[in-house]
Amino acid sequence: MPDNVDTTVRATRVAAIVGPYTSGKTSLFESLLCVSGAITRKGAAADRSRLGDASVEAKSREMSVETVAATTTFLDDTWTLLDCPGSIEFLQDTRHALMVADIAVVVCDPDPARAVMVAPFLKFLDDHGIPHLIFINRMEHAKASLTEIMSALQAVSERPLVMRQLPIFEGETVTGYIDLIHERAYHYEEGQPSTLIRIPTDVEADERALRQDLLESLADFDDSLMEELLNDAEPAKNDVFVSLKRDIADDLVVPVLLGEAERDHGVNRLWKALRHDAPAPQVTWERRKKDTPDGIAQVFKTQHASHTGRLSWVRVWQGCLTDQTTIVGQKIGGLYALQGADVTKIATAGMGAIAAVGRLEDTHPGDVLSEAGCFPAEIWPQPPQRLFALKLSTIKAGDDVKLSTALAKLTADDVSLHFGHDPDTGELLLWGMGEVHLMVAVDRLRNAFNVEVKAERPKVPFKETIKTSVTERGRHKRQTGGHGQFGDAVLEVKPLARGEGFVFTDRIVGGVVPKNYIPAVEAGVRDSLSKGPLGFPVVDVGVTLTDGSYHAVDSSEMAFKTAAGIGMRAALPKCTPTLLEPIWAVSVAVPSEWTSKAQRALSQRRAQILGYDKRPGWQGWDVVKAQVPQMEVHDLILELRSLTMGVGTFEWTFDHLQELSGRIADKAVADAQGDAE
Ligand SMILES: Nc1nc2c(ncn2[C@@H]2O[C@H](COP(=O)(O)OP(=O)(O)O)[C@@H](O)[C@H]2O)c(=O)[nH]1
Ligand SMILES: [Mg+2]
Repeated sequence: MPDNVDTTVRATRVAAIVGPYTSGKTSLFESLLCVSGAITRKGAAADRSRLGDASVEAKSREMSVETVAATTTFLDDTWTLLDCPGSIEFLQDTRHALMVADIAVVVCDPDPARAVMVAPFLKFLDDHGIPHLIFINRMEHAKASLTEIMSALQAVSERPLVMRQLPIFEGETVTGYIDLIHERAYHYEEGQPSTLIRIPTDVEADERALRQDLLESLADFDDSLMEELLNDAEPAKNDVFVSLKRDIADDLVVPVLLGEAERDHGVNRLWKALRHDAPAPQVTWERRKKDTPDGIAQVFKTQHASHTGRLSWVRVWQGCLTDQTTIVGQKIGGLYALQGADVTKIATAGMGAIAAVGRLEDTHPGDVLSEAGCFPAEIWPQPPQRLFALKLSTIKAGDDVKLSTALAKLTADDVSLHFGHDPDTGELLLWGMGEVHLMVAVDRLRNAFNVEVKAERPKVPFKETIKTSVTERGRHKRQTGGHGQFGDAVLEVKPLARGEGFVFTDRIVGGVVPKNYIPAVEAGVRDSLSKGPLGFPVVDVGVTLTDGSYHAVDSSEMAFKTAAGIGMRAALPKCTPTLLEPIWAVSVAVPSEWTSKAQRALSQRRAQILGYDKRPGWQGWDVVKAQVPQMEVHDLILELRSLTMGVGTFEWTFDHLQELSGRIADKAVADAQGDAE
């Protein structure tokens, strides 16, 4: 693509605002909208009147739980800004938004200790080659020097960071900045654009040194710039801009800007950086289409809204989308513009625009819409493994069907949510990324679907086994008028090795139990294993039918099945029943400064720690491998996050069943018996 492509095509560009929770994304979103005139006055964070806090759930929890869009113009360019959730639990929406953005603005705090919170965002952006810049917010409240902040941020970025601006301090406060490419100094003015001032003499030397750093970083990817620097020539300003723009588009360098969103400081500068350096949608589409089917627009979010029905949020990649556009032989069911919580009907959405399309029932984030149909993207961020579950039950009788319908809709719109019945306990489980994630879903069930549910800790799917063998006769004989019932089976019950399950052997000789009754004996045995003497499914048991007898008239399949059950119920309690608890293989990933804390937390959860290693692809992170009782994994993610500023996580898989005795086992058995009564 030629460098000047966006000067000829005035298509809508999209900037996604991302970064950790409370870094100031929504404040920056409002400030960008206000400075560019889309809103006349900023809402207050305190009363949740900001455009970015559109949803009921966002308002009540004082955090963004889903992406909010708003469109504005800055110097004749149309922009749609996406205010994306920052909480780790809601990142799936953010990942989807980033996949369709031309550029991302990563907002962060001026605090080296919190730089690690930016790591998950930078990693995703670098993995997908998405152009981005960093905006250090609250610069006026920085507790560390810019050098310390930059080096902490660099430690979590695979790409080199380049400082675009140098702050000007008067005492403790930042009163303006120097632009390192223009080499101009600006003084912040309250409620007005900054004014041009002379570069203060005491920072001139710093300015020259940082500018040189910036040029050298760019020269690493630009031979002619390198040659100029080696010859001590002053590169032409335009060459520097062209170089910077190209490097950003290719995700080779990441410029760092500074400001204070609450006071609109640095926001005009950010707008200009976006205007000059954000790739045009045509450039983004060139990059995207390598792994995206051809089409008009790509879905990146779906949403159930009570007044409009289902909406599919799309970005227009080619041509334009109109309310007359045909998709799979059908006219689309309405086209809408999105502005905060407002959804307004429109006739067309041009190249690059973000719009919502009504009544497409079967779209998923990543799908590309074309006249021929709706096709999934080849590469699209898959939801991470679910980490936290709660058992749901309806409060009002008869709401069960309503609940499943609502959950189907909720989980279609949020692919990191999942629901289903646990095969072992039969409980209805809602799975997601964390407690807040699930509680927001519970709120939505109430607010959007009018279903009240109770959410509780799920049961652990304990099993039981036996440790000793016994032989027991099960005899069933009944004479009630007419012809009676008779079955008689001698069963040898013995423990099997862990994981062998259930093995039934027939060792009848001489037809003492006729062949046709033997499957009935096996069925009777199997039934008895569904709930053993401790109250749980019995596993790893071998049962051999060794002897028995029958009656020519009174014997039947039913009678032998009953006899087997009687035999098993007599046998199992004598075989030293033992509780088995499920153990998961867990890989905990944390920044290495917290590795030992994570190990300690695991040990306190009865884990067997197998060791730790570097986390592949993650600089400065470790992975601790451990075997952890499933019971202890339930709220592990909550503890990991609180230990690691929210970034720690884990992967899991079921590993094996392990004997459990003592106080915890006694309680599990007592609970199961309590439930049965
Ligand atoms: N002092 C100061 N406070 C800010 C600034 N930006 C945001 N805040 C405050 O920090 C809190 C979190 O900001 P918010 O924009 O909601 O963060 P988000 O979670 O990233 O969207 C709010 O109370 C804001 O008023 C800033 O530049 N300076
Ligand atoms: Mg926010």
